[in-house]
Amino acid sequence: MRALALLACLAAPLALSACGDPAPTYIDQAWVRLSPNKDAPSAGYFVAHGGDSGTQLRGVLTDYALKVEMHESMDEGGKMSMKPIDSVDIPAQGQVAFAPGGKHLMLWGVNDTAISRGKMTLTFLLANGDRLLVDAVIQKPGAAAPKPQEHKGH
Ligand SMILES: [Cu+2]
Repeated sequence: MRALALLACLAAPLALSACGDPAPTYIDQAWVRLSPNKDAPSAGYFVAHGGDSGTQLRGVLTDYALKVEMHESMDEGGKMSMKPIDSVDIPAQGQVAFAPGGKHLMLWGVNDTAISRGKMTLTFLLANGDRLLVDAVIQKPGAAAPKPQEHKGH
C-alpha cells in the first residue's frame, strides 16, 4: 500500500498535501468470548478507529474458525434479536465499537489450538483494499471484556 501511495504522489507532484503519511484506519481491543456450548457460535468484539479518510468494514476472515459473520443485535419490543450485516461504515477519525449487546462477530467452530493458545488472528477486510491482521484474545465463556491494551505502534 505504501508503495502505491508513493507512486500516486509522484504522479501528482502538485498535490503535496496528499503526500504526508495519512493516518490509517486500525482495529484494536479485539477479543472473543467462547460459547459454553461447542455447537453454538462464539462472539467476537473489537473497536475500529477511522483514519484520515472514511472507509467500510466489509468482512472478517480467520483461519481459526469455520465461519465468521458480522451481526447486529437489536431490541425489538423487549425481545433481543440479531441479523447479519454486510458492511459497517468507519467514519474518518470516528470510532465504531463491536461490543456486547450491539454489533458483534459470530464465530462458528473456533479452533482448539487457538483456544489453548488463548488468541486467534482475525483479518479485517476494508473497502479501501486494506487487510488488517489483528490478534484477538480468547476469553472463557461468560468472561467480561479484557482490560483495553495500550495501542502500540505509534
Ligand atoms: Cu450474532
